[in-house]
Amino acid sequence: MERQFMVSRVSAPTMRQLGDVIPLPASVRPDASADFRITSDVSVSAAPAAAAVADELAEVLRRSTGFPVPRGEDGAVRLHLDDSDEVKSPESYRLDIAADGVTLSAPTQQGLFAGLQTLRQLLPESLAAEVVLPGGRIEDEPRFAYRGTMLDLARHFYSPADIRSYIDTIAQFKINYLHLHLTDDQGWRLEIEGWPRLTEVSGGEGTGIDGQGPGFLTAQEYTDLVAYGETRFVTIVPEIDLPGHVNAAQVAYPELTTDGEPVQPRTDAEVGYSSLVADKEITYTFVEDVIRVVAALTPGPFLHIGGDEALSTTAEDYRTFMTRVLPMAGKYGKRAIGWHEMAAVDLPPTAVPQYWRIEPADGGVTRAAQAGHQVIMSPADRSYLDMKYDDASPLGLDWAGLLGVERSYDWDPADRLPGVGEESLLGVEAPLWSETLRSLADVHYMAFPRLLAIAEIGWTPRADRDWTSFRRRLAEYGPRFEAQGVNYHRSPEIDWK
Ligand code: TNX
Repeated sequence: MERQFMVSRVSAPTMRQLGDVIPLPASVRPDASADFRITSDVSVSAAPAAAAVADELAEVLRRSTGFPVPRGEDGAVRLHLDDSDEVKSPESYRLDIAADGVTLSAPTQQGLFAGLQTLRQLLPESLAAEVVLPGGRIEDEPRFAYRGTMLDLARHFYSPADIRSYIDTIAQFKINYLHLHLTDDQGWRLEIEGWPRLTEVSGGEGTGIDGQGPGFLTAQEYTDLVAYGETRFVTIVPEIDLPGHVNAAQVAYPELTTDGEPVQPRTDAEVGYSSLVADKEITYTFVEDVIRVVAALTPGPFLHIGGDEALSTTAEDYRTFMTRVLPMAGKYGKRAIGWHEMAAVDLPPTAVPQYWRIEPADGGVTRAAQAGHQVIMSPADRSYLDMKYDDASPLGLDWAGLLGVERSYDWDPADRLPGVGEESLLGVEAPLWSETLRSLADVHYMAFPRLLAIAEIGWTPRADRDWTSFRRRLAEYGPRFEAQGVNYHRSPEIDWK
């Protein structure tokens, strides 16, 4: 549908189709007779419990229309909290667009927030001459409860301001968990009460890859970030990587090494050379202190204990260590997540293995799923945002192969491992490791647009997913990313607007 307007001040108006949203909603019923033309007297009404989402919606409307958009009684845009239907997902919502106005209803504020993200995508991202919303009804809820991404703060530190900005961007695509990889061989990025040298030494100058740095989150900064995430319904999952990937901890506290001798700081990208010592008591004093402190700072349900690539820990020591450490998460009120290597041991019932392998071998995850464990799917060849897009990618690694946009979209987490189907999946996560990254702009370049593919895999009913449709819808996000200052990769796979 082409329309001509003679306006130079602002972008030419184009009305979007009701389903032109990422992730694609579960049910979209357009009604061409019910388009809503937004006029200068538009206001937003909402019950007090929905005030935060209502304020944000008013701001989004102001940005695209330039109208004052006050809050008022009986506005043309209405928010309803309706918790009468208890079977609905807390993230579900219904969006009705009719000729006389818009109604967004949901059982929770979280659902209203999800609906707001949909509505925002149906509006122009910046000031437009005339704004018309496409008529009809969207009824929506997520396929999986966990739709995550991970940021590696250990190899390169990102400031709280960068992380907040990243939360704002990912929340638009209904990503609801941000996993922070806080510790590794190079650096330790979260202040731990009682163990000050972790951050004084290993959060200091020169502790990033190739000697970048410094950086760490104070306990207060972390708390503030968690609270910020809550306002965007993004839950922080902190990771303390154990028993491997611990050189930074051992640099700070040599008593954590086998012989108690100091070790050298490392800022190269090797993995698998460091390990906590399974038969030293100080190991468990340290780990329990850290888990207790991190659990106390984290209101969310999960604590990630790492467990990956412990290549210099014997299988027996790994088992001894994990068997003792995994229950500590539960002791301090958290569900443990761990990279799938941890599935080699008998897990506490609520523990969640996160599968990252590229080969079909399952690392014990099938057995864990059959024992009733929920699993997070993050296969590196499909979901690792640190893989290069193609041979020309200036950033990224390629050990799991090249990962173009179609390849990151065209797979399904329920097909990945036999015996780990839909009902075994807590959800999907796209990790982003930082070895080759130096800034938030680099993070954007790797995450966008591929994170949108993972977001759609996590949210949209499987049967409704389709690459041709996704590719067409994604093309619209070029100008939207530009308007938001998001440094996305203009992949040649997409006919970007
Ligand atoms: C493997 S996969 C790692 C990380 C690296 C990453 C680089 C996994 C759980 N661990 O230590 O940063 O590869 O892609």
